[in-house]
Amino acid sequence: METQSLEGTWKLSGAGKIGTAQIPGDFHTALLNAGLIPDPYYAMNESDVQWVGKTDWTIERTFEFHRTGRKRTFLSLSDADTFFTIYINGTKAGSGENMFCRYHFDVTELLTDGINTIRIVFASAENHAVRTGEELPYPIPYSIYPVYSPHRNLVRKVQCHAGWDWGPCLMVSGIYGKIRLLTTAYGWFENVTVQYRHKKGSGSDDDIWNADIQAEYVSLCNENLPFDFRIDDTTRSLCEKSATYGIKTGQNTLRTNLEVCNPELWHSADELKDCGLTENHLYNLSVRTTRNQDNTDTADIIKKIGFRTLCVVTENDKINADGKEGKSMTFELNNRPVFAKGADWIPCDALPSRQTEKKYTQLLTAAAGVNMNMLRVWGGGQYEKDIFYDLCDKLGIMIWQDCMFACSLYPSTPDFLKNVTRELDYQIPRLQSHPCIALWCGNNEDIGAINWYEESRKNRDRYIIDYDRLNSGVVEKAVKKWDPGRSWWPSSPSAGPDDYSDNWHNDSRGDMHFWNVWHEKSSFSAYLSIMPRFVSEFGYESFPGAECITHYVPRDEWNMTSPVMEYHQRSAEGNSTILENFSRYFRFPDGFRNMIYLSQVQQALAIKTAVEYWRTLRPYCMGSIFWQLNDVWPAVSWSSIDYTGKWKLLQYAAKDFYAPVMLSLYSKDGEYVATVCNDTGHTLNTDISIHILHFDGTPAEQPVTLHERIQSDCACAVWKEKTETLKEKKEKCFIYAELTAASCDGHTYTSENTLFPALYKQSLLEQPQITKTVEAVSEMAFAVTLESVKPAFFTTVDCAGIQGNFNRNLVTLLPGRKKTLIFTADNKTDLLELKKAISVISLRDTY
Ligand code: BMA
Repeated sequence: METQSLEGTWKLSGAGKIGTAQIPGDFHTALLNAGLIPDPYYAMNESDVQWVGKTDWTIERTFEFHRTGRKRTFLSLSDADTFFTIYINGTKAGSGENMFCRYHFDVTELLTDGINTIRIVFASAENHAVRTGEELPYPIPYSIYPVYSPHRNLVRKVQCHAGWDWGPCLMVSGIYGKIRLLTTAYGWFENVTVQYRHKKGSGSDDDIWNADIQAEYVSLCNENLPFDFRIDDTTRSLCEKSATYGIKTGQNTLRTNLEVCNPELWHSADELKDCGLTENHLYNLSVRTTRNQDNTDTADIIKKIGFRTLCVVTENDKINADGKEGKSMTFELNNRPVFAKGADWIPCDALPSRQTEKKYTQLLTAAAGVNMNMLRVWGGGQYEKDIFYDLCDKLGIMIWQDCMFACSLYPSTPDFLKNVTRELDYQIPRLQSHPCIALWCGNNEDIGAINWYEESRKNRDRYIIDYDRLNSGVVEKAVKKWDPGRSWWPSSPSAGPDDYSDNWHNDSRGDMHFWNVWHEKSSFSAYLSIMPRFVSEFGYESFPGAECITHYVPRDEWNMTSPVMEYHQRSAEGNSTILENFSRYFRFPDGFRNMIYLSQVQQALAIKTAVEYWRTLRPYCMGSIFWQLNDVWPAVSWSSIDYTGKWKLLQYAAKDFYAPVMLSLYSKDGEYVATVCNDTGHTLNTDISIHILHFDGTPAEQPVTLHERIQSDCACAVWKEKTETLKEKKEKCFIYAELTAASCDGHTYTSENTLFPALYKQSLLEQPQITKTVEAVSEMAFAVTLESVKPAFFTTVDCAGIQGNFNRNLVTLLPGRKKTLIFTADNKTDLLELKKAISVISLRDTY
């Protein structure tokens, strides 16, 4: 197989404008680079560039091509967004209407020897959706956001391109994947999938893995062809097999089985850390044709694989206090139940050209770095790029993979279903071999959406049939066809397979999305009012860091209610919810920067409150995935990392509340409770101390010290105290708890926590008087040591203008106890420069 890339610079034209576009890439970025549109992320420019999505765009280039013998040439492209028609030397070569498909067009007869021209016309997906919407026999409703493109649910394109409650409406188009010519006389591999059967060897301790391999090979001829199948890890081959297959013209399915003995197992990020490892051991699975007489035309396919069993276990139970029958939801990795800890993932940029390897690496390393072991690829975004799954395989981040349908009803016409089938027949086998994928889920919130619209409430049967035709009839079927060994979950949230109940507000079965605190403005204590099994979404917004705000807000608009600040807030009443909760919990902050800080404290506190309580419910509750890890543009949102890559305080808080051993501290039903949550596989000997302290740091009561033995994989309450027995007035003291733990095989853990008996605004905090010293540890790492005269809460350090992150950065300071935070800059940084940039803030500084 010979490949010729057509990537690079193409001529771009549309709406009377002519420029160039880099392919792979999107046309908004091309126009921006050519100075033909303003930066859509700045101020309110997004509204000025809406015409781009309503325009048909054409790209064109020439290339040299030389015919070789009787071979055939195919034009292959993926991630072509969305409606395109290709012309080679003026003749139509093919067309597509789904950006999630990969296409191969036979262009042999259209190519000439020498210089050729290729032209691709992209018809506006927005116009197409509007036209389709006008022809619908009955309405198919979809959720609408402040800036949006209509009928997004009728086109197979990233749904959030059409705007969302955290993102702009940029109906991008372009080609984001590979575009190339493939020339062969024989054929190529479409994909290869692998299913494992794991058993213990008879009479020995050996771990035997049977890998059932299925390769799809497209052939141009009928022939008997030998194939080599092999699993190796670059240093040694674990298993190889050769076999000859009778191949027919067209698509052929080749099946074989390889047996592997004692491979290193694939682990989740937390297990890796516990073993002192940073990366998983992956193996290569390769299949190649061995055409001895003509070695120049071999075809092959190679995938990285990992050995593990991973599935979701659901069991009916009746644990619920109110007698409701419950259904558990527990991921089991290598037969061990795992508490899933993570966040929801949305595309890493609204402009596909900016979805760079660097960004994926930074975000995924940040996820694993704060003890996350799972991310949910949300259904309104995209089946992610290969690099995303490659990194998750390596880092041990388990993936909850939604299929790309969200917050809408969808058509079930034969054409639409055929289009979706085609997309899944490409996407599922593409991703199937990744060990990180834990579960396939049908969609995001589409069962719930049946209740959102008047039309579907009135005509429920019609829309349920549509839903079922798509979700069970097509999506589930495709998952079972290509990946029968993996868990299937019909929708998020849902009560699991074969359960069609509306799980919208059900905390006893399957997964739930818990939005009462944000969307319904309940107090943070509402997180403690439910007993969930698995929460796959819950979120709380904050403002991004000041540097990020500089990216989109002109200086004279640095005010919470300025038009630009409000424009980059897409959640209805979002800013007023943040401000209202300042007054609910805190003393109102002075000035803009304190508001940014306090909004991030508030967000961290909300999510911490939820996770720390839900982890105590283990094994009843087995997962917490907060909404959302990242941003697509600079905005106010639920993200824990802002658009510039800077960690918000929530990201730092996550490192503590997702720590494998965590001492939770909460107040509920008139009691203070301390619980040790141990997600490790070790039994721990713990030393715990609980202090009730005055705000000047002196003890208000004798500390309690405990020595508890805590079993592996469990949560265990170790201390309870009636709130009324507190000797000091609530507003005059706080509870500080700390834990050190050791396993008999030498693993050690620490955790600490702080709880306020009174509301923060009522508590009589003293001025902490924090001092800092900064020392260089290396050219890029710096130790910032903090000390305070009086207790300081939610203390954090900022290095304005210097990109990088801390190992921890949201701490309680107690008098006489220094804390050192390590800052690692992204680039070499001078100590003096860093010292100038550093500032420290704690809660008492905001008023
Ligand atoms: C959810 C998600 C998203 C949305 C988020 C915040 O339920 O599925 O659609 O962005 O809430 O409102």
